[in-house]
Amino acid sequence: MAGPFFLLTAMIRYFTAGESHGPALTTIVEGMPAGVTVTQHDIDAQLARRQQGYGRGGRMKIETDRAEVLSGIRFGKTIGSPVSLIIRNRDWKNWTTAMAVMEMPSEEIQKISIPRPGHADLAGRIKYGFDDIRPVIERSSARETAARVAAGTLARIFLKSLGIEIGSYVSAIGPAAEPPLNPVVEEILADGAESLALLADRSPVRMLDRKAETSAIAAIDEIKKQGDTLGGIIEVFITGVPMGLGSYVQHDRRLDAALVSALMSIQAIKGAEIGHAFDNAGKPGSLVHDEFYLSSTAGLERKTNRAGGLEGSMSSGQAIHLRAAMKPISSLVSPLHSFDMHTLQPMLSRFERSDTCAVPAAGVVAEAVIAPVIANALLEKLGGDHLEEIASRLERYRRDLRGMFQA
Ligand code: EPS
Repeated sequence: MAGPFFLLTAMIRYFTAGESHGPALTTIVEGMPAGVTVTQHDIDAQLARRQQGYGRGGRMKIETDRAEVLSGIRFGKTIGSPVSLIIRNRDWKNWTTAMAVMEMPSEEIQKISIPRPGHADLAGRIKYGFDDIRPVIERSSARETAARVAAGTLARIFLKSLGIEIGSYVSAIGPAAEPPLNPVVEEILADGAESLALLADRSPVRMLDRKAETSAIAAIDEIKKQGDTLGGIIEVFITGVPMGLGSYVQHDRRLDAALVSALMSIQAIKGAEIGHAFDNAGKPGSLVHDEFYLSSTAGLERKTNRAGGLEGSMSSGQAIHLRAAMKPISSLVSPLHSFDMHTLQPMLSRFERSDTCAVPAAGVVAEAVIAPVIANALLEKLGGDHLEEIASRLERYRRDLRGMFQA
């Protein structure tokens, strides 16, 4: 292999750090263009959205997530340098002994030795050589998504200032499902995907259909009584994405793959698709592809968007539609069969405080994690280091695209 290489890319990259019951979550977001106006409210509003949702557990009553920006923003605008953020865990005060960072606690800390089926507990403990499952629980926890939402919000604000919006809603929770292809969605998307997110936020389960909402709430209540949990399906949309982001020329430049990968990186997401890909697999091509129509007024038109806004791994210029399936949370009040890793005796799994259903929150997280992916595809296409420069390049690109289809 040739090398060494220096990475010379204008790319948004971020890492998160922090344990669920440690002092704080932190993130460093590198590659944000300069000149993007960011307010404290912008970030905290997204953090608050992530904390909502019918079916959350006791922890959300403890936390009121707020991001403190430590660098990368001056006078309310990004300056191109890394943005670092910290979100303090209010629950930390209850864990200073069990999660002590440096000191060895004088009292004995009970070790966790019974893995929860479906969780990271078993493989994580073996992989890292622990004699306690606690450190696995701490970092595999979906609490980490608070930091990802804060990081993703920066990219989201950058995109919004360029007319690219992201929104989501929940289409199923357990057995309660919205009617397929809710026609309201298309109408709302005409105003941008954030309108969809705002509408969904009015529902405690982030659903659009009232009947489905009522059944979902009832299903959560019922499953909670049984000490069980529920998963569901989220629908994510991105509007305003110009044609031609991403590429077919190399596997790692495919936009559909990058988006699905981002969704799959969210805790408990076990399936992701572009549009209704799994349904489309059973249909003839004539009912799957979106035909082209040229009109003297609108230029290029499509009557359908079954491809979910991606063709040849590039954006088609239509709304991007992603779907993701979340499994039911693997911490159950009613125990599942497990075993004790110290004694190797069969045991029932122990309960670790958790949510009954976190599907509404997962939609908000999904919005956040795909923002840097779209932002990077845009930066790859247009380049640029500050908002004005990028905005003028995008405006020109959009104008050129419109001109191409006008007879
Ligand atoms: C989680 C368990 C619960 C959830 C947590 C994710 O936390 P705790 O064990 O402190 O009750 O509330 O989610 C969050 C804290 C959050 O901010 O989303 C888990 O095990 O994944």
